[in-house]
Amino acid sequence: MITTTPTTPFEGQKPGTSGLRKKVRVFRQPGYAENFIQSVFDVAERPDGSTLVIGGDGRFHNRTVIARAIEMAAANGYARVAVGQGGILSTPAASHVIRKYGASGGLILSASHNPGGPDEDFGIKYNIANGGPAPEAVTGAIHARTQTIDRWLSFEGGAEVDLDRIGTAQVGDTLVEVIDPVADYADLMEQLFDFAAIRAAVGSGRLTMAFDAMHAVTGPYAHEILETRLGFPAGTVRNGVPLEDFGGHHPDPNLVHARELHALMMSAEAPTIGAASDGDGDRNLVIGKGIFITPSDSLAMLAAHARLAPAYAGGLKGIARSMPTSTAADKVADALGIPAWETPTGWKFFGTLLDAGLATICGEESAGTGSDHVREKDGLWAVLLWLNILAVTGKPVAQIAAEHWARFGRNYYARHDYEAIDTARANALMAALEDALPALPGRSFGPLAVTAADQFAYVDPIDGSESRKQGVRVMFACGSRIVFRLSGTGTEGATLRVYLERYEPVGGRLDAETPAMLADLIAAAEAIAGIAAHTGRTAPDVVT
Ligand code: VG1
Ligand code: CO
Repeated sequence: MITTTPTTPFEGQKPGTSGLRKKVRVFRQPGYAENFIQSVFDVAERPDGSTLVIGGDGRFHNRTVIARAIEMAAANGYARVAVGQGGILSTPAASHVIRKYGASGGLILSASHNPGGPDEDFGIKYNIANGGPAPEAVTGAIHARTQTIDRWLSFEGGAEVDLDRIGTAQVGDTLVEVIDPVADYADLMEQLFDFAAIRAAVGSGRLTMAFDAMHAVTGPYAHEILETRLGFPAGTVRNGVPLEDFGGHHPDPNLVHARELHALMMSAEAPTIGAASDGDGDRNLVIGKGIFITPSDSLAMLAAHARLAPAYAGGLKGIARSMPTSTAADKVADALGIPAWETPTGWKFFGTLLDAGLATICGEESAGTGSDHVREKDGLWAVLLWLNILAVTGKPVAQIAAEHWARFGRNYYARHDYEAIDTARANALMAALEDALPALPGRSFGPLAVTAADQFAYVDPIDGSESRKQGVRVMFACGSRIVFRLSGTGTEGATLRVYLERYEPVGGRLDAETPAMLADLIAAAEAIAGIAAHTGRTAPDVVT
């Protein structure tokens, strides 16, 4: 029976960079998740007979919301719901399942790299029929709907679906299918990459690896793909059992939160490659023996070698990167004679380029890389492309990097995050920065002369949609750049991100230490934005 529950709007249900993210205690308020999900169903394009995909990263509160989402989908007239066994689907796997099943969309329950548990974070994201995150027009409509919503619909019985058993169940007129969360995705990876070459390199002992799943969603995917299908020995996948609280850690694959992996990779016992993935499996960290590869460099190096993988043997159509991502990938695009696209932060901006066949590979400085095989960034995909390249070339990661920089020059790069700052102070900093922009060109900070300064605005080349205020950019005569923006994924106060980039051309200092190379830029960032004065912080919380 369909039940109509009256409700009133909650403030602040505005999706950020990647869905609605709040503390679990916020999501636990009666009607909170229901209001948001009903708003999605009220505005989403979903013709009669539509399928909805549901899956999450296994964090605390996942199952509760999934049970309710199934009841609500049934009451809202979906013909079919496909849900990952145990409520699990990594974000890239969900994207693939949406596409493969011809679904009209999907709900992904995750707060990605944010910590999980009763006192930590939860999130809901809606993806559209192309498998990608809803674009701003859709998230805007969802938000508008959350402000007027007055009822939500549910069909009693969703909670009786056994999420742990693969099979089908009927909830009202809706067929609920509990599907294997790994199989479809693993099969797709096997089509894209040269598994035979990787298996041979692994079997001969030439290619070794350590993969840290961070007790997050990629554990089962990595076990199946890396150990079972590619033959890496048992134990290659560490922290491979998904936990509701990720073992108390941040499932954020960076040098701070994947410290142990980094220490291993810098030691004498290091395998050929070390990798990690985040809460929902869409990010990747890649560390070669003795060398960390920045995500921006990884994007460029993967693009430069992509032809070695069967799926990309015919070449790339274009490379897209988010604005704060270093310009290393642009140089590869240039050399390949293909377009380089620059979009605002967030994977949703790559969707139209991928759908139109204008880009094949995309990436963000925040450890996201992916291709047109799905419409999300894809952590294991990036790791597999690296493995494919290492297996076919037989070169160590350090050599691939050295050769890349010798050919294209090197973009020294770092991101400084100031977390949980008072929101009013963060907004004041950005407002002051914006006011200062017109007067910046012509000024110098130490050896750095400003040539241009603006707020990044983007017009989507396919659908013409405009996105303003996507980050403040300060450009210098030497080609260096600083970008300032506020995070759209945090759940506590505001997070200021400062992105620092310095280019060294071919023949320049290509093997220096990053902090030394960026010291002038770090000082300039402080002088330009007054970070200490505004926030009271004298050093970033996280440097990646
Ligand atoms: C961050 C990253 C951005 C990424 C987004 C979602 O956003 O900077 O590049 O797309 O997280 O990633 P923000 O607004 O906090 O800077 V995930 O893996 O958390 O879904
Ligand atoms: Co993620």
